[in-house]
Amino acid sequence: MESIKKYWWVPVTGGVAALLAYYYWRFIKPCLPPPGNIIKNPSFEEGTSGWEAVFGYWTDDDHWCGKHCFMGKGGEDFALRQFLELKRRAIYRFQFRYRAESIYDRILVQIVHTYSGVMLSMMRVPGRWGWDVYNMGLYVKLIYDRPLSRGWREVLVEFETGREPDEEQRLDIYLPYDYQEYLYGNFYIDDVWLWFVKTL
Ligand SMILES: [Ca+2]
Repeated sequence: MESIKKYWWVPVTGGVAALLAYYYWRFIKPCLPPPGNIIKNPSFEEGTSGWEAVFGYWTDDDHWCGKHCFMGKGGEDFALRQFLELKRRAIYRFQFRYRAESIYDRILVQIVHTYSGVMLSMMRVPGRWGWDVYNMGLYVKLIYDRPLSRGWREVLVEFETGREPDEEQRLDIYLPYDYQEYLYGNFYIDDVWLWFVKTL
């Protein structure tokens, strides 16, 4: 009995440590950008700073991490742009979280090389969940597009950059005008991360 009294703190400390570990794993770690993330203001917690060509709204109506996200409004245009500097002949990973009110919105996500054209291109397939991915004949792999909760999803893709010398590069997220002029439902986006994996 004496030893039970003496060591009462062992299970209590273990329980607290397990709770803290769960809290970190569930709420903190998913909101930490991966090391080397090059997207500025990726969770839209600093308004739209770092982003250009903005068509849509900074909002606290919804979010995945932090308190804010970016929203394209149903019935309106939608676009986001950010300039990048990517290494040549390298593997990168690109991830973002989104909530789409309409399954029919054809969102286009592209990483554009201003001299030689589109590198990565991801088109959300209307009518079902999923993305079609292309990369100028270079390596590209859609690793997943998975549900989170509250209608949010997370998409992760891996792709290769080309051999051309450095040019201006940018990330564009927008509605392709040749398919539709406005969103059918609100489209929310948060936690846009892009990070270097390795050179080839
Ligand atoms: Ca956020």
